[in-house]
Amino acid sequence: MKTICVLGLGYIGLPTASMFAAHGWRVIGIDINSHIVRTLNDGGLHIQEAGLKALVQEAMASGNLIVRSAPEAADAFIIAVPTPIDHDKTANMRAVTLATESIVPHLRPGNLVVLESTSPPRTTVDLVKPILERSGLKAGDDFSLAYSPERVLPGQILKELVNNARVIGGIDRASAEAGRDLYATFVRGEIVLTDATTAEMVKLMENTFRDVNIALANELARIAERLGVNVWEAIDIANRHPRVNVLRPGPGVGGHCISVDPWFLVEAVPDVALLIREARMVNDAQPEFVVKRLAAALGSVDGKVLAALGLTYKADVDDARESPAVEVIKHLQMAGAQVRAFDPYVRHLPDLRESVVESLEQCVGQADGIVLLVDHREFKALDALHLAGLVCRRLVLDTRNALPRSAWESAGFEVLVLGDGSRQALSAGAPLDILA
Ligand code: SAJ
Repeated sequence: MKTICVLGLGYIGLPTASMFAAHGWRVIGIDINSHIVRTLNDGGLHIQEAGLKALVQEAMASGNLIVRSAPEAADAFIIAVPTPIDHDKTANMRAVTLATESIVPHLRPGNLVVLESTSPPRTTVDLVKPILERSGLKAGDDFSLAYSPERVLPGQILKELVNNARVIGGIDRASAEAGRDLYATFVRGEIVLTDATTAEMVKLMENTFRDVNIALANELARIAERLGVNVWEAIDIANRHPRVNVLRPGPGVGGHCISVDPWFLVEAVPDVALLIREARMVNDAQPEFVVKRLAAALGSVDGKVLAALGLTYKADVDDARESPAVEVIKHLQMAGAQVRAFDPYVRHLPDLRESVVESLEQCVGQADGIVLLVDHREFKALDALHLAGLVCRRLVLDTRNALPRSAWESAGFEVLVLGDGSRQALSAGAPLDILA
């Protein structure tokens, strides 16, 4: 039985470790956070993801997965630690550096080391390789080294971990092949081999592609509002073109991936990555756009009581990292609003301690307006009539185009939808009433 050490037991490391354990490997899961180690060893789980609890518990019960706080000798090492950005928008590689250093004393000839963390181009060859070679062993000659990015979608991690195509970039051909042999244990998608730096670039390109396209959707929403057009209807029609797929506008782009990764390309080649930088700026400015829209509807948000529905960065997950919903709330507070926020998946948020309430009723009671920030399943199914009896003023801004408009209107709500300029233009008397 072969052993893998997985360093970092977050959204990627833990599912990956459990998956290898479920396929017959002996896996040592490592995390430097003692709370995570304790929680897992006590049978708990520190993150929410469909199907993960059962997989982890089974892996631990079988004895194949053990959780520790420091690495041990193994056949393969997988690094899956966070790579956030600092305030100056440059990559913080501290966790990767520390994790790599912790492997050095345990590295043996014949080992394979794989970096999975999303990283700036050339990290594998310029940062990880020199650290590992402090062991006295030479990458390529004595041990294999590869970069293989995770590409799974939060909310569908277990399915995508198995079925997505997997790219493995080796520092040489043998390293890529060693990586392929490892992941072939459970990956059913195509496994594509390349060099390490190309694999790093592939990962960054994918998330940048999505970020730039969401920025386009957000800019189109702003344009539509100015022109008195409903962007949602326009997108729906445009997307019937066989080569067009405009994404969905919203309150901004969050999460630890798409709002972060494009900066790694900007940092690497700032004088060239101009469109990529601009797209980031458009998406980062979207929360302020939401606040302006609310201020216009209410006259001003100063002194108003506002109910914010949703805190996470997207629907049906418990992750509030880099969440645009949180940004909207902070901007509203800075503008003088009193905000109460409710999210069925997030009960505490250190950043917004005072504002997060425990029930929907506490959130919307006596509110001067509601703003829907996350299209959680639970929010789409809300009973508008019930809420109508609780609020002070029946006004809702839907930033995700997720609420059933007619049900809310029948309950007496004025329903504003981000990107829908058609109603304002009509009420302003613009000659756009051709369908009326
Ligand atoms: N969003 C929009 N409009 C859209 C789609 C998304 O505003 O049309 C927003 C979401 O609300 C959210 C953000 O973008 O705030 C990102 O959400 P997402 O679902 O697009 O992506 P993530 O961050 O959950 O996962 C992405 C995925 N990358 C791509 O789809 C190219 C995933 O495959 C990656 O593995 C993951 O990043 C990662 O870890 O890098």
